[in-house]
Amino acid sequence: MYGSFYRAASLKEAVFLLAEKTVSTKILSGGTDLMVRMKKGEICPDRLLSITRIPELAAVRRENGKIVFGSALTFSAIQSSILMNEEAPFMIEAASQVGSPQIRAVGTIGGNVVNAAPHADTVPVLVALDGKAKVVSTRGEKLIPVSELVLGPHRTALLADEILTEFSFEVLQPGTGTAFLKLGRRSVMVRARISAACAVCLDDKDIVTDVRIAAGAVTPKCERFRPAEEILLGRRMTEKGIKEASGEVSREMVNRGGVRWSTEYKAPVVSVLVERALRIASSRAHKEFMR
Ligand SMILES: Cc1cc2nc3c(=O)[nH]c(=O)nc-3n(C[C@@H](O)[C@@H](O)[C@H](O)COP(=O)(O)OP(=O)(O)OC[C@H]3O[C@@H](n4cnc5c(N)ncnc54)[C@H](O)[C@@H]3O)c2cc1C
Repeated sequence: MYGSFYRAASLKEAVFLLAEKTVSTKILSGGTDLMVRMKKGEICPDRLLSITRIPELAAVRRENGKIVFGSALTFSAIQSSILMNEEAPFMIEAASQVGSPQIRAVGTIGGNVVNAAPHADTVPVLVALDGKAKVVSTRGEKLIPVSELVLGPHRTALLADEILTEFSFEVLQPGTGTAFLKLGRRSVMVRARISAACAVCLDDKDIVTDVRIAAGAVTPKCERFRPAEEILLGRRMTEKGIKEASGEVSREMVNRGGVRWSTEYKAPVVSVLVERALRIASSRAHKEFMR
């Protein structure tokens, strides 16, 4: 299945081992995707490189108006992060709905993004946050927006010798409400057929001062739905506006991905899911405003 196993004690060591050209090395984090693929025989690297003992890859911190968090943070750790609860509660909603408690205990956000499954629950949230990924190799480090890192289903811009070390996002405006909703074939242990991640900031007159809309498993690449956001931005938040913006998401989904066998189902349903997420985020924005 694989030749050798190595557990890196530091980022420097991991980067050095990944740069070795004579052996094919695959990063192992929680293994919830990788081990499944290896068992199926889809990949068999010479060496597995575990990154779960590198302390900085599992930390969350506030830094110069940003929240920065390690790629090896498990879904369970995200669920219990006070900082994440304060600044991006929809990330906690997304993490809480991944798989089962066993999967959440070992599966990581970095693995979720690098595996780049269309149903990956944390990707729409990171995209709505305009999240950036820090990528490190022996050549240096770079910051890539998550919307550009994930190129499409199971494809990323990451090179074989690169490690995704952390994510960051600018703290949302005070008074922002967020919501993540996921729709699947069952109510638990379910991969998203469609998901929606929305953030809404309202002023004291209900005028939308910031809005972000992203959806999972509906377009080849996860990006914010800017034309739909523009329908709401700078205007009073109303039911009519929410419906117009959600309808625009549905139209844009078809424009981006074309008509597929699933379009008949997904086009109306993504509109309803975004509508609900916008409504929840708006009502939470009100509560945030009153705090
Ligand atoms: C039963 C089950 C249910 C699931 N349910 C859901 C669900 O509801 N929602 C959902 O979104 N996902 C779900 N998943 C998938 C989810 O568990 C994974 O996507 C997980 O997040 C991957 O993280 P990991 O740490 O296990 O990654 P691994 O499996 O260790 O790695 C995945 C890939 O990412 C690479 N990688 C990992 N970390 C890094 C890094 N820091 N830098 C560079 N490359 C890296 C690995 O080399 C590998 O190619 C489910 C999986 C299972 C088995």
